[in-house]
Amino acid sequence: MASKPLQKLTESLLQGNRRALSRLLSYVENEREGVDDVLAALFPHTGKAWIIGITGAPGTGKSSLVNTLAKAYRAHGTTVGIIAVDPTSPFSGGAILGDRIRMRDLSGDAGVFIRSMATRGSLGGLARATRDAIRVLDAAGFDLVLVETVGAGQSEVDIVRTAHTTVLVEAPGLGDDVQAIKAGILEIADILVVNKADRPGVKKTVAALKAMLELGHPASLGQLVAHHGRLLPVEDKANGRNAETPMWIPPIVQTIALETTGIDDLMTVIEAHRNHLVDAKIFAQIERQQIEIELHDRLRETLMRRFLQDIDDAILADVIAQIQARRLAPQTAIEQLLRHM
Ligand SMILES: Nc1nc2c(ncn2[C@@H]2O[C@H](COP(=O)(O)OP(=O)(O)OP(=O)(O)O)[C@@H](O)[C@H]2O)c(=O)[nH]1
Ligand SMILES: [Mg+2]
Repeated sequence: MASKPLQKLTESLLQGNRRALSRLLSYVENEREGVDDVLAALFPHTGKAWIIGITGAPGTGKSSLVNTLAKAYRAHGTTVGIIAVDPTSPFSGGAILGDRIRMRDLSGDAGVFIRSMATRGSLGGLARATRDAIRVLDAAGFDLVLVETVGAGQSEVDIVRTAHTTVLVEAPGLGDDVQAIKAGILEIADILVVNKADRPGVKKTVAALKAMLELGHPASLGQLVAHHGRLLPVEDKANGRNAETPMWIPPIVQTIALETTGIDDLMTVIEAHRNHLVDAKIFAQIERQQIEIELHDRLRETLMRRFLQDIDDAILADVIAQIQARRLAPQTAIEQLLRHM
């Protein structure tokens, strides 16, 4: 059970207190003692927010897009929580300050809350902190949670996996290759945005994305049949899909985030994706998968921590020395080490 002050904080947060929200997010980020109890107490109040991941290469305009999108949602009365994940990469050194300036016009509105999260220690730690921060915003009652991450590697892919709708942001003129392909992020994108549509080379970027999509979804584009105006894939039992499961082909939306061009289109496809997941009953399946991944992550982390706490440092050092001397194989060493637990 959480301590008295933490319990108070939990209650304040559920009542919509902004300072409580801010403090709790700091506790999550700093892994403050007792915060797990708070998160457990909040958990029954979560599961209501729609979580949108906004990812893409540095400088494509993610923060600008989040800012413009948030304003558009606010105009509809939708409340928005924003988490900007800053992996403190050399690219995004100035990002937090930049984000603050760019997002300043959102401040003063109680229906928006913005928070930057930085890496503390391990990348796995950042993924966990982000997941927990999303839950806190969800429990605080925000309708939408927007999570901005730089799409640069596995840790970002992990973070994106906690979203319901993943938006991949590209921009023309970042070199001929579409940026996100390297990181394998295209496979998990639900919506593709080509931002900076005011810049030359937009058509080329859109064409490159289309080509990549066709490579990634050969069956989908080749074997779709129209059914009540909806595209359905031909039966594909091997993949557990049947003709009744409608398929989602990531749409490509062009935006100019500094204006509002394309923002309505983006909101429309986000809504369409949400309806698709819910109508096709895919949402429950995805949520189940996400919970499974989360449990595995937490289990791995907890078991590892416990193990390192329990094991005598001297034993570990000895095993390492034996492996280096080729007297012990790493495989055998694991068996030996586990016996110490
Ligand atoms: N011309 C043009 N510039 C844009 C557009 N959107 C963003 N920018 C500019 O592009 C630069 C980068 O924008 P950000 O929103 O910071 O991009 P980001 O993807 O969040 O960047 P990182 O967080 O550092 O990865 C800024 O100078 C923006 O003003 C757009 O639609 N058109
Ligand atoms: Mg940014």
